[in-house]
Amino acid sequence: MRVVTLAGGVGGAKFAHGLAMLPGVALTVIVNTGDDLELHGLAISPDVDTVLYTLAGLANPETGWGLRDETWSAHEMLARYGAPTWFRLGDRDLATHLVRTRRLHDGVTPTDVTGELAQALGVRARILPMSDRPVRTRVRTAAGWLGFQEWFVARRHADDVLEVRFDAITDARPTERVLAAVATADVLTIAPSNPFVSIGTILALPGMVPALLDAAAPIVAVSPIVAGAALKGPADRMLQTLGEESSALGVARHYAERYPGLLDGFVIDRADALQAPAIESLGLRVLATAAVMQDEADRARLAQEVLVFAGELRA
Ligand code: FO1
Repeated sequence: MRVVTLAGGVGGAKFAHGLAMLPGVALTVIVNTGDDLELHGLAISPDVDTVLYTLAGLANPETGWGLRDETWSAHEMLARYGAPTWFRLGDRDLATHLVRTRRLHDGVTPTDVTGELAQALGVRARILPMSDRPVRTRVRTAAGWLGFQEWFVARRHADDVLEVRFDAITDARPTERVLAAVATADVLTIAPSNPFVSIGTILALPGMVPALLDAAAPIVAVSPIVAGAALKGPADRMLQTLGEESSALGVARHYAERYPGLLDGFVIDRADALQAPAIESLGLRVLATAAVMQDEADRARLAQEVLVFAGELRA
């Protein structure tokens, strides 16, 4: 079964990992690249690397990003030189950025570099950057417009977000492989990632929403908000400051209003089951289940339930 998921950071990577563990699933993960940054002269792609490491079983279990069993010698030496250390790069993680930067300099596309990294780490799923053209997410706050990582990491996403924009996205396009994966998928899923700065970035690519609307496959999104709160990151506060309510219903309404007709189904946690009728009144079928992924078994179970749910929608 050809399954595609649109994913961003840690939550998206866990859901993608659940799908990757299922027998009979040929998985393609379309990953947000709006969080990418250049630091120390290195090209860094945090969401791609979070998916890559998670699917390789190498992700740091505490943070969800970066590598497990990491050491920080280079980080400490960078600090001695007065180089920026606000964005923490472990020694093993640095190898990824060194190889990616060199291969990009060799003229290899981000898509093909990601394929080389995934193959080297034994990842079977296809990990596709959403575009091979640079896109940069910026957020407007009381302190002005900030780069995504400057806001998310340096400022610990403490500032309320008043607006989101994606620099250079009108010059970018989904890659041919992304469009082909969407067109040939048996099931399309939207992972429990931030609807504004992970999923929203992917959907803002010119041509992406039309490609999804044209796809034959049912489209199911998993709510990143459970019982009114994000499991990780700022999605709950962003929903509030960007005019929605911080709830599963708020996410469903955001998707239904901004991308009419896109979703067939919406997966919520049982804690939010009372919101199911209101979500169904948006024209979405709803699955209420245990949507919080505490361990790898949870990831595979949720992924399996989502695929069964999607199969019922197609029927
Ligand atoms: N997140 C942090 O909160 N602090 C960090 O120092 C940090 C470093 C980092 C390095 C590599 C990488 O792939 C991710 C890293 N992240 C860090 C997470 C990252 O900012 C977020 O996961 C995504 O950009 C948002 O999903």
